[in-house]
Amino acid sequence: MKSAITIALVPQIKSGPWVFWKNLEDSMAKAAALGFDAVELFTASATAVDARLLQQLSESYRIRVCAVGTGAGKVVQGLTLTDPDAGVRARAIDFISEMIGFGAASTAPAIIGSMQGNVPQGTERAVALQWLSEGISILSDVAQKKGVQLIYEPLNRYETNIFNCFVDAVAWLKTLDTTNVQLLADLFHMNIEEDSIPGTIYQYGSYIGHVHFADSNRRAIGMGHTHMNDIAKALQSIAYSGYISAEVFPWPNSDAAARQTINAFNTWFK
Ligand code: LER
Ligand code: MN
Repeated sequence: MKSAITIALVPQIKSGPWVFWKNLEDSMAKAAALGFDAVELFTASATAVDARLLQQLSESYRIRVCAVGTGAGKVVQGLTLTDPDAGVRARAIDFISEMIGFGAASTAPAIIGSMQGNVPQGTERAVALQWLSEGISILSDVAQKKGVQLIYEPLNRYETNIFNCFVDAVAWLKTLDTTNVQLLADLFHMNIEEDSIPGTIYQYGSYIGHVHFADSNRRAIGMGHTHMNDIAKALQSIAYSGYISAEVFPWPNSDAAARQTINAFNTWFK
């Protein structure tokens, strides 16, 4: 398993659960100095950060880019894959396609979290799920052509009414004709929604392509009441070999959250 930490460069989401917020290079340097294997990036668009500059920084600080978030498409531009307006859905697909290309330049997959949207009021659930399936099918093809996976993230009930639990996300995934979509196990969302976090990891381990490492209160692991012992055992037992990425609040500040995270990672996974 490999450690990662989040960097957000989108001022509009300043209150969100991302560890570093300021300068990209400083954040990558700090993450590398602490011993993280990778950073997960959240940018306003596919051109907000120059993809070549990112590769250069990645090489000079010897730290990888493990994933790119696409949520700015919703937060900044109001786009989702389940918007009732077909034009908005098409723009959401374009936005995510570009983000897939941006990530792929660093061999990093894109994550679809809040861009999945919601079943809109007045729209039948089956219709919204069809829009989602169409969008994800197109995007998984885009990702496949770029040689990367696509990561879909079940979110808690306060953020989406689409899929909150792995059982439902996996059942839907099986209806798609794709082989390169994996699920994101965000421990914060799972703590709200799953009967058992370790149980879900054992049951659906083969679908997990990325992990968001966050405690029950969305602070760094060890700062809330999540029981890591059984979760770490479950991830080890399914031989999870991907990234364990801290998507947490910068509490009490970014540096302390980063230090707490790498200590927790070394405690549970080394
Ligand atoms: C995205 O990874 C996520 O977990 C969302 O809850 C962010 O708000
Ligand atoms: Mn997450």
